[in-house]
Amino acid sequence: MDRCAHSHSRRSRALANLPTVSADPQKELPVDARLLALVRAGNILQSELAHQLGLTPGELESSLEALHLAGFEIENHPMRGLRLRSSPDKLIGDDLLSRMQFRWLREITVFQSTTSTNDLAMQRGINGAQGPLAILAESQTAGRGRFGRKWMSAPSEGIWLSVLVRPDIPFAHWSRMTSAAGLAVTLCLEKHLGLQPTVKWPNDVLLDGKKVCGVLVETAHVSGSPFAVLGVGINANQHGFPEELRDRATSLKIALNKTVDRPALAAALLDELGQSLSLIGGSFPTILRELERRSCVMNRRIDVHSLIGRVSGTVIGFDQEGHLQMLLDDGSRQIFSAGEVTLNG
Ligand code: BT5
Repeated sequence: MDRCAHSHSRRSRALANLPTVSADPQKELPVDARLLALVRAGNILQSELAHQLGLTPGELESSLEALHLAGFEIENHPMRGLRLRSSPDKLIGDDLLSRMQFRWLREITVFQSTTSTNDLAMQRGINGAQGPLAILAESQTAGRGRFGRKWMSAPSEGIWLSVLVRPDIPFAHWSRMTSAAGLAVTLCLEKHLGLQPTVKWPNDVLLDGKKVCGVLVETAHVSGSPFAVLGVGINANQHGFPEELRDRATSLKIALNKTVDRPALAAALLDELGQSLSLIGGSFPTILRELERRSCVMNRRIDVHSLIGRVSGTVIGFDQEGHLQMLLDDGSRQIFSAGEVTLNG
Protein backbone atom coordinates (compact mmCIF):
# COMPACT_ATOMS: atom_id res chain seq x y z
CA MET A 1 0.00 0.00 0.00
CA ASP A 2 1.39 3.39 -0.94
CA ARG A 3 1.75 5.88 1.80
CA CYS A 4 1.89 9.56 1.12
CA ALA A 5 4.72 11.57 2.51
CA HIS A 6 4.81 13.67 5.62
CA SER A 7 1.39 13.05 7.04
CA HIS A 8 2.33 14.57 10.38
CA SER A 9 1.31 18.14 9.64
CA ARG A 10 -1.56 19.72 11.53
CA ARG A 11 -3.55 21.66 8.97
CA SER A 12 -5.52 20.40 6.05
CA ARG A 13 -3.81 22.56 3.45
CA ALA A 14 -0.37 22.10 4.96
CA LEU A 15 2.29 21.21 2.44
CA ALA A 16 2.89 17.99 4.26
CA ASN A 17 -0.68 16.74 4.21
CA LEU A 18 -1.32 17.26 0.55
CA PRO A 19 0.97 14.98 -1.39
CA THR A 20 -0.05 16.46 -4.71
CA VAL A 21 0.77 20.07 -5.37
CA SER A 22 -0.30 21.92 -8.43
CA ALA A 23 2.34 23.37 -10.67
CA ASP A 24 -0.11 24.09 -13.42
CA PRO A 25 1.34 26.98 -15.45
CA GLN A 26 -2.20 28.34 -15.78
CA LYS A 27 -2.57 28.63 -12.03
CA GLU A 28 -0.74 30.44 -9.30
CA LEU A 29 1.72 28.34 -7.30
CA PRO A 30 0.43 27.01 -3.96
CA VAL A 31 0.84 29.51 -1.16
CA ASP A 32 3.47 27.48 0.72
CA ALA A 33 5.60 27.24 -2.42
CA ARG A 34 5.41 31.00 -2.90
CA LEU A 35 6.15 31.58 0.77
CA LEU A 36 9.24 29.37 0.62
CA ALA A 37 10.46 31.08 -2.54
CA LEU A 38 10.12 34.50 -0.92
CA VAL A 39 11.90 33.64 2.34
CA ARG A 40 14.62 31.79 0.40
CA ALA A 41 15.27 34.86 -1.76
CA GLY A 42 16.30 36.96 1.27
CA ASN A 43 14.91 38.83 4.24
CA ILE A 44 11.33 39.98 3.98
CA LEU A 45 9.17 41.73 6.58
CA GLN A 46 6.27 39.68 7.88
CA SER A 47 3.74 42.32 6.85
CA GLU A 48 5.21 42.47 3.34
CA LEU A 49 5.19 38.67 3.10
CA ALA A 50 1.53 38.50 4.17
CA HIS A 51 0.71 41.21 1.64
CA GLN A 52 2.51 39.47 -1.24
CA LEU A 53 0.83 36.16 -0.44
CA GLY A 54 -2.58 37.71 0.12
CA LEU A 55 -2.78 36.22 3.62
CA THR A 56 -4.04 37.66 6.89
CA PRO A 57 -1.45 37.81 9.70
CA GLY A 58 -3.17 34.80 11.30
CA GLU A 59 -3.08 32.78 8.08
CA LEU A 60 0.60 33.58 7.62
CA GLU A 61 1.32 32.48 11.18
CA SER A 62 -0.35 29.15 10.57
CA SER A 63 1.57 28.66 7.31
CA LEU A 64 4.83 29.41 9.10
CA GLU A 65 3.89 27.03 11.89
CA ALA A 66 3.17 24.23 9.42
CA LEU A 67 6.46 24.80 7.63
CA HIS A 68 8.26 24.76 10.96
CA LEU A 69 6.61 21.43 11.80
CA ALA A 70 7.71 20.07 8.43
CA GLY A 71 11.31 20.94 9.32
CA PHE A 72 11.87 24.35 7.71
CA GLU A 73 13.78 26.79 9.91
CA ILE A 74 12.59 30.29 9.16
CA GLU A 75 14.21 32.91 11.36
CA ASN A 76 12.45 36.16 12.18
CA HIS A 77 14.75 39.10 12.81
CA PRO A 78 12.94 42.04 14.47
CA MET A 79 14.41 44.56 12.00
CA ARG A 80 15.13 42.62 8.85
CA GLY A 81 12.22 40.22 8.90
CA LEU A 82 11.92 36.58 7.85
CA ARG A 83 14.53 34.46 6.12
CA LEU A 84 14.81 30.74 5.40
CA ARG A 85 17.75 29.42 7.39
CA SER A 86 17.50 25.72 6.55
CA SER A 87 15.19 23.21 5.00
CA PRO A 88 14.75 19.51 5.75
CA ASP A 89 16.39 16.69 3.82
CA LYS A 90 12.99 15.56 2.61
CA LEU A 91 11.37 15.71 -0.78
CA ILE A 92 8.29 17.90 -0.44
CA GLY A 93 6.22 19.01 -3.41
CA ASP A 94 5.85 22.67 -2.37
CA ASP A 95 9.55 22.92 -1.61
CA LEU A 96 10.44 21.53 -5.04
CA LEU A 97 8.04 23.95 -6.71
CA SER A 98 9.49 26.87 -4.77
CA ARG A 99 12.94 26.05 -6.16
CA MET A 100 12.04 25.32 -9.78
CA GLN A 101 12.60 27.91 -12.47
CA PHE A 102 10.33 26.44 -15.13
CA ARG A 103 6.63 25.82 -14.68
CA TRP A 104 6.18 22.89 -17.02
CA LEU A 105 4.65 20.31 -14.68
CA ARG A 106 0.97 20.29 -13.76
CA GLU A 107 1.58 18.53 -10.48
CA ILE A 108 4.22 16.97 -8.27
CA THR A 109 3.41 14.13 -5.90
CA VAL A 110 5.83 12.78 -3.31
CA PHE A 111 5.31 9.40 -1.64
CA GLN A 112 7.10 8.23 1.44
CA SER A 113 7.16 4.70 0.09
CA THR A 114 5.87 2.96 -2.99
CA THR A 115 6.61 -0.07 -5.12
CA SER A 116 7.99 1.91 -8.05
CA THR A 117 7.36 5.49 -9.11
CA ASN A 118 7.14 4.19 -12.68
CA ASP A 119 4.22 1.95 -11.62
CA LEU A 120 2.38 4.92 -10.13
CA ALA A 121 2.98 7.16 -13.13
CA MET A 122 1.91 4.33 -15.47
CA GLN A 123 -1.30 3.97 -13.48
CA ARG A 124 -1.95 7.70 -13.73
CA GLY A 125 -1.47 7.48 -17.50
CA ILE A 126 -3.81 4.49 -17.76
CA ASN A 127 -6.39 6.44 -15.74
CA GLY A 128 -6.18 9.22 -18.30
CA ALA A 129 -4.00 11.84 -16.61
CA GLN A 130 -2.72 14.24 -19.23
CA GLY A 131 0.47 15.25 -17.50
CA PRO A 132 3.08 16.37 -17.55
CA LEU A 133 3.29 15.33 -13.92
CA ALA A 134 6.04 14.09 -11.65
CA ILE A 135 5.91 11.40 -8.99
CA LEU A 136 8.74 11.00 -6.50
CA ALA A 137 9.27 8.61 -3.63
CA GLU A 138 11.63 8.57 -0.69
CA SER A 139 11.72 4.81 -0.91
CA GLN A 140 10.82 2.15 -3.50
CA THR A 141 10.20 -1.45 -2.54
CA ALA A 142 10.22 -2.71 -6.13
CA GLY A 143 12.26 -0.17 -8.07
CA ARG A 144 13.08 -1.61 -11.46
CA GLY A 145 15.41 -1.24 -14.37
CA ARG A 146 15.16 -2.53 -17.92
CA PHE A 147 14.18 -6.12 -18.67
CA GLY A 148 12.59 -6.42 -15.21
CA ARG A 149 15.92 -5.97 -13.44
CA LYS A 150 16.00 -4.72 -9.89
CA TRP A 151 16.87 -1.11 -9.09
CA MET A 152 18.16 -0.63 -5.55
CA SER A 153 16.47 2.41 -4.07
CA ALA A 154 17.95 3.14 -0.66
CA PRO A 155 15.33 4.96 1.47
CA SER A 156 15.82 8.74 1.64
CA GLU A 157 19.24 8.54 -0.02
CA GLY A 158 18.37 8.90 -3.67
CA ILE A 159 16.19 10.70 -6.15
CA TRP A 160 13.64 8.21 -7.40
CA LEU A 161 11.27 9.93 -9.76
CA SER A 162 9.03 9.40 -12.75
CA VAL A 163 7.51 11.88 -15.13
CA LEU A 164 4.36 11.16 -17.12
CA VAL A 165 4.36 12.93 -20.48
CA ARG A 166 2.41 12.86 -23.72
CA PRO A 167 4.90 14.39 -26.15
CA ASP A 168 3.46 16.24 -29.07
CA ILE A 169 5.70 14.54 -31.64
CA PRO A 170 5.18 11.39 -33.74
CA PHE A 171 5.40 8.22 -31.68
CA ALA A 172 8.29 7.03 -33.87
CA HIS A 173 10.48 9.67 -32.20
CA TRP A 174 9.56 8.90 -28.61
CA SER A 175 12.64 6.80 -27.99
CA ARG A 176 14.52 10.12 -28.06
CA MET A 177 13.32 10.62 -24.51
CA THR A 178 15.97 8.27 -23.12
CA SER A 179 18.69 10.46 -24.65
CA ALA A 180 16.92 13.60 -23.42
CA ALA A 181 16.73 12.26 -19.87
CA GLY A 182 20.37 11.15 -19.90
CA LEU A 183 21.46 14.60 -21.02
CA ALA A 184 19.22 16.30 -18.44
CA VAL A 185 20.80 14.32 -15.61
CA THR A 186 24.28 14.99 -16.93
CA LEU A 187 23.73 18.74 -17.28
CA CYS A 188 22.17 18.86 -13.85
CA LEU A 189 25.18 17.18 -12.24
CA GLU A 190 27.56 19.45 -14.17
CA LYS A 191 25.83 22.75 -13.50
CA HIS A 192 24.56 22.07 -10.04
CA LEU A 193 27.40 20.07 -8.53
CA GLY A 194 30.37 20.78 -10.76
CA LEU A 195 30.79 17.10 -11.64
CA GLN A 196 31.89 15.67 -14.98
CA PRO A 197 29.62 12.72 -15.67
CA THR A 198 29.64 10.64 -18.83
CA VAL A 199 26.73 8.92 -20.54
CA LYS A 200 26.88 5.24 -21.36
CA TRP A 201 24.40 4.49 -24.12
CA PRO A 202 21.55 3.98 -23.83
CA ASN A 203 20.54 4.86 -20.31
CA ASP A 204 23.35 5.10 -17.76
CA VAL A 205 25.05 8.15 -16.32
CA LEU A 206 28.47 7.37 -14.91
CA LEU A 207 30.90 9.05 -12.54
CA ASP A 208 34.44 7.73 -12.52
CA GLY A 209 33.23 4.84 -14.67
CA LYS A 210 30.58 3.76 -12.17
CA LYS A 211 26.83 4.07 -12.50
CA VAL A 212 25.31 6.96 -10.57
CA CYS A 213 22.01 7.10 -12.46
CA GLY A 214 19.78 4.89 -14.58
CA VAL A 215 16.92 5.90 -16.84
CA LEU A 216 13.91 3.75 -17.64
CA VAL A 217 11.48 5.01 -20.28
CA GLU A 218 8.26 3.04 -20.67
CA THR A 219 5.43 3.76 -23.09
CA ALA A 220 1.82 2.61 -23.27
CA HIS A 221 -1.27 3.16 -25.40
CA VAL A 222 -4.66 3.38 -23.76
CA SER A 223 -7.71 3.96 -25.95
CA GLY A 224 -5.48 5.03 -28.80
CA SER A 225 -3.79 7.68 -26.70
CA PRO A 226 -0.10 7.06 -26.07
CA PHE A 227 1.88 8.26 -23.10
CA ALA A 228 5.37 7.79 -21.74
CA VAL A 229 6.75 7.39 -18.27
CA LEU A 230 10.27 8.55 -17.83
CA GLY A 231 11.86 7.06 -14.74
CA VAL A 232 15.10 8.44 -13.35
CA GLY A 233 17.03 7.04 -10.42
CA ILE A 234 20.00 8.98 -9.03
CA ASN A 235 22.17 7.65 -6.22
CA ALA A 236 22.63 10.72 -4.06
CA ASN A 237 23.67 10.11 -0.49
CA GLN A 238 24.52 6.41 -0.21
CA HIS A 239 27.92 5.98 1.41
CA GLY A 240 28.29 2.46 0.09
CA PHE A 241 26.64 -0.31 -1.91
CA PRO A 242 26.06 -4.01 -1.35
CA GLU A 243 28.74 -6.40 -2.51
CA GLU A 244 27.10 -7.20 -5.85
CA LEU A 245 27.04 -3.53 -6.91
CA ARG A 246 30.16 -2.24 -5.21
CA ASP A 247 32.42 -2.22 -8.25
CA ARG A 248 29.71 -0.89 -10.64
CA ALA A 249 27.71 1.68 -8.66
CA THR A 250 28.54 5.00 -7.08
CA SER A 251 26.72 7.92 -5.51
CA LEU A 252 27.10 11.68 -5.58
CA LYS A 253 28.16 11.58 -1.95
CA ILE A 254 30.95 9.14 -2.75
CA ALA A 255 32.09 11.25 -5.72
CA LEU A 256 31.98 14.55 -3.85
CA ASN A 257 32.87 13.31 -0.40
CA LYS A 258 29.98 15.29 1.03
CA THR A 259 26.25 15.01 1.49
CA VAL A 260 24.15 16.34 -1.36
CA ASP A 261 21.13 18.61 -0.92
CA ARG A 262 18.51 16.26 -2.42
CA PRO A 263 15.60 18.72 -2.65
CA ALA A 264 17.81 21.26 -4.48
CA LEU A 265 19.06 18.55 -6.79
CA ALA A 266 15.58 17.14 -7.46
CA ALA A 267 14.25 20.59 -8.36
CA ALA A 268 17.23 21.27 -10.64
CA LEU A 269 16.71 17.89 -12.28
CA LEU A 270 13.02 18.57 -12.91
CA ASP A 271 13.98 21.89 -14.50
CA GLU A 272 16.59 20.22 -16.70
CA LEU A 273 14.17 17.45 -17.69
CA GLY A 274 11.63 20.04 -18.78
CA GLN A 275 14.26 21.82 -20.85
CA SER A 276 15.57 18.64 -22.49
CA LEU A 277 12.12 17.30 -23.25
CA SER A 278 11.24 20.56 -24.98
CA LEU A 279 14.04 19.78 -27.46
CA ILE A 280 13.05 16.28 -28.56
CA GLY A 281 11.22 17.53 -31.66
CA GLY A 282 13.01 19.67 -34.23
CA SER A 283 15.85 20.54 -31.86
CA PHE A 284 16.88 16.95 -31.14
CA PRO A 285 20.22 17.39 -32.99
CA THR A 286 21.21 19.77 -30.17
CA ILE A 287 20.67 16.98 -27.64
CA LEU A 288 22.65 14.55 -29.76
CA ARG A 289 25.56 16.95 -30.11
CA GLU A 290 25.72 17.51 -26.37
CA LEU A 291 25.38 13.79 -25.69
CA GLU A 292 28.15 12.83 -28.11
CA ARG A 293 30.53 15.14 -26.24
CA ARG A 294 29.70 13.38 -22.99
CA SER A 295 29.43 9.84 -24.26
CA CYS A 296 31.87 7.31 -22.87
CA VAL A 297 31.20 4.91 -25.77
CA MET A 298 31.85 7.35 -28.64
CA ASN A 299 34.74 6.07 -30.81
CA ARG A 300 35.28 3.25 -28.36
CA ARG A 301 35.45 -0.49 -28.93
CA ILE A 302 32.48 -2.14 -27.30
CA ASP A 303 30.40 -5.31 -27.17
CA VAL A 304 26.68 -4.92 -27.66
CA HIS A 305 24.34 -7.54 -26.35
CA SER A 306 20.98 -7.25 -28.10
CA LEU A 307 18.15 -9.37 -29.47
CA ILE A 308 20.41 -10.52 -32.31
CA GLY A 309 23.06 -11.73 -29.87
CA ARG A 310 26.47 -10.34 -28.96
CA VAL A 311 28.58 -8.37 -31.44
CA SER A 312 31.83 -6.43 -31.19
CA GLY A 313 32.85 -3.26 -32.96
CA THR A 314 33.53 0.45 -32.69
CA VAL A 315 30.97 3.17 -32.00
CA ILE A 316 30.87 5.68 -34.83
CA GLY A 317 28.02 7.85 -33.62
CA PHE A 318 24.31 8.13 -32.93
CA ASP A 319 21.61 8.41 -35.56
CA GLN A 320 18.83 11.00 -35.65
CA GLU A 321 16.85 9.00 -33.06
CA GLY A 322 19.75 8.58 -30.67
CA HIS A 323 20.29 4.98 -31.72
CA LEU A 324 23.79 3.56 -31.63
CA GLN A 325 25.74 3.37 -34.90
CA MET A 326 28.49 0.75 -34.98
CA LEU A 327 31.21 -0.34 -37.32
CA LEU A 328 31.32 -4.06 -36.62
CA ASP A 329 34.50 -6.11 -36.68
CA ASP A 330 33.36 -7.84 -39.89
CA GLY A 331 33.37 -4.42 -41.61
CA SER A 332 29.58 -4.01 -41.71
CA ARG A 333 27.65 -1.13 -40.20
CA GLN A 334 24.78 -1.70 -37.81
CA ILE A 335 22.33 0.46 -35.89
CA PHE A 336 21.07 -0.59 -32.46
CA SER A 337 17.95 0.88 -30.92
CA ALA A 338 18.32 -1.13 -27.70
CA GLY A 339 20.92 -3.25 -26.03
CA GLU A 340 23.46 -3.65 -23.30
CA VAL A 341 26.92 -2.20 -23.84
CA THR A 342 30.22 -3.42 -22.42
CA LEU A 343 33.30 -1.29 -22.95
CA ASN A 344 36.32 -3.11 -24.37
CA GLY A 345 39.82 -1.98 -23.65
C1 BT5 B 1 18.30 1.19 -15.25
O1 BT5 B 1 18.07 -0.10 -15.70
O2 BT5 B 1 19.39 1.66 -15.07
C2 BT5 B 1 17.05 2.02 -15.02
C3 BT5 B 1 16.90 2.40 -13.58
C4 BT5 B 1 15.70 3.31 -13.38
C5 BT5 B 1 15.39 3.51 -11.94
C6 BT5 B 1 14.30 4.53 -11.76
S1 BT5 B 1 14.10 4.96 -10.08
C7 BT5 B 1 12.63 5.77 -10.43
C8 BT5 B 1 11.89 4.93 -11.44
N1 BT5 B 1 11.10 3.91 -10.79
C9 BT5 B 1 11.54 2.67 -11.09
O3 BT5 B 1 11.04 1.61 -10.66
N2 BT5 B 1 12.59 2.76 -11.92
C10 BT5 B 1 12.92 4.12 -12.25
P1 BT5 B 1 19.17 -1.10 -16.19
O4 BT5 B 1 20.01 -0.48 -17.26
O5 BT5 B 1 18.43 -2.34 -16.51
O6 BT5 B 1 20.11 -1.30 -14.95
C11 BT5 B 1 19.73 -2.15 -13.89
C12 BT5 B 1 21.01 -2.69 -13.29
O7 BT5 B 1 21.72 -1.64 -12.62
C13 BT5 B 1 20.78 -3.76 -12.22
O8 BT5 B 1 20.68 -5.02 -12.80
C14 BT5 B 1 22.01 -3.61 -11.35
O9 BT5 B 1 23.11 -4.30 -11.91
C15 BT5 B 1 22.32 -2.13 -11.43
N3 BT5 B 1 21.75 -1.37 -10.30
C16 BT5 B 1 20.66 -1.64 -9.55
N4 BT5 B 1 20.46 -0.69 -8.66
C17 BT5 B 1 21.44 0.22 -8.83
C18 BT5 B 1 21.76 1.45 -8.22
N5 BT5 B 1 21.04 1.98 -7.23
N6 BT5 B 1 22.85 2.11 -8.68
C19 BT5 B 1 23.60 1.64 -9.68
N7 BT5 B 1 23.35 0.48 -10.30
C20 BT5 B 1 22.27 -0.22 -9.89
